Amino acid sequence: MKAKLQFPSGGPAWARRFRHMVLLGGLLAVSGPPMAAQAQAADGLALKPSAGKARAEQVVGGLEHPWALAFLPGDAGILITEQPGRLRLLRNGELSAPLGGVPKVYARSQGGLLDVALAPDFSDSRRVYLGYAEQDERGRAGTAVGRGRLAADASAIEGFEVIFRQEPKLSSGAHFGVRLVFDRQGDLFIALGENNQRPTAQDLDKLQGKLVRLRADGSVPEDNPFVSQPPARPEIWSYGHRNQQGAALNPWTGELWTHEHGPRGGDEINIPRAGLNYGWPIATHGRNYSGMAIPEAQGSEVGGMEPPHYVWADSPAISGMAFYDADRHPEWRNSLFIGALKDRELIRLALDGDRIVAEERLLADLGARIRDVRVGPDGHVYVLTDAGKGGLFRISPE
Ligand SMILES: [Ca+2]
Repeated sequence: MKAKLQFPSGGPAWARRFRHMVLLGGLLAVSGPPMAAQAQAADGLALKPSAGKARAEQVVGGLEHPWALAFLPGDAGILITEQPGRLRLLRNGELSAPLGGVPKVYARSQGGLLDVALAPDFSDSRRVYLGYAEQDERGRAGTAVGRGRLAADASAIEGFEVIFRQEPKLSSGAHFGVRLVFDRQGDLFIALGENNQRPTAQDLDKLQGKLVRLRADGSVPEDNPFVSQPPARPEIWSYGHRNQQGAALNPWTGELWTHEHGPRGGDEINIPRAGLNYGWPIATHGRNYSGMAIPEAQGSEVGGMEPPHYVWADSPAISGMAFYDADRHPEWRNSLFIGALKDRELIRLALDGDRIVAEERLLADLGARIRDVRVGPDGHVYVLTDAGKGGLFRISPE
C-alpha cells in the first residue's frame, strides 16, 4: 500500500487519497490489493509475440472508416459509427441509412464520430451514448460525449444532449481518444487524449490526457478523487495519459483497463486507479516520431508516477479492447484482444489473473488496420477495419 500512496502534490492530497482508498476498500477487497497490478510493471515490457491462427469472415463491407460498434440486445442488430459522422444499424445483414439526430462532428484528421456505447439500462431507456470530436467558433476542437434515445423504428437518435465537453478546446485535429465504458455501478468512464498538447496531460485544471468518471447523466460522482481540490477538475479519475483509444471492463474483477498510444514506441496498457498519475509526458517508454527524445521526458519510469501494466517498445498503434470470457472458443478464454492499426494485426494477450503471460498476433493475412474489437453476445470476436472501404469481420480460431 505504501508505494500507492506516494503522490506528487503532497500533504492534502495524501489525506484525500487515503480517505479515497478507504472508500474503495470494498472494491479493492474484491479485486485484490492494488499492488497486484504493479507486479508485472517492473518487467512490464511486451513479451515476444508469437503468430497465431485465426479466420476472418466479412459480415459487411462498404463502411467508411468505421470506428466503433455496439451490440443491441437480442436480434436488434449492431450500431456502427463511421468516422466522417454517420451512425448506422446493421440488422439481418442489411446496413441502414445513416440514423438521424446524430450531432455534427469535427471530422478532420483524427476527429469525427468515434465511440458508441449503450446505457446499462438500454433495454428500458433505449439510451445510446456517442463520443466524438467537435469544433468551437475559434476553430479549435475537443472531445464531447452525449446521449439520446434510439427511436422505436431505429431510424434516429432522439433528444440528443451533450453531457460532457473536454475543456479547454485545444486540438487542431489530433488525439481525441475516445472510449466510453460503463462500470458495474453504472458510472461512465471517458478515456480521452491530450489533443497532442503534451504538458496538458499533467495539468489537473484541464481535461486533456485524462480518464474521466461521470454518472450516467453527466454529473460528477462525489467520491471522484479531485472533487474538493479546485482548480483540479472534479471529473478526473486519473491523469498523465496520452491518447487512449481502448478501454474495457475486466469481466473477472470489474476493474477498468485502458490502453493508450505512445509516440514512437511506448504504447501501453494501464489499470487506472483513482487519483493516480500515469506519467505522460514525463514518464514514457517512447520517443518522438523524429527519433528525438520527448522534451519533458525524465525516463521510462519516474517516482510518483504509475508504470504501465504492459508496454510495447515498438508501437503497434493500438485501438479497441475486448476481454474474452465466452464459451464459444475455449482456447481464447482469459484473453484480452486489442486491435493494431500500424501493425495491421489483431493482438491476443493471454491472461493469468491480471498478469499478461503471452502475446499472440492474429490476422496478419487480412493486412488491415484494426480500429475496434468487441466480443458479440454470440461469443464470436468482431473487428472493424479502418479504411475508406472498411468492414466488419467475424473472427474465429483456426
Ligand atoms: Ca504511462
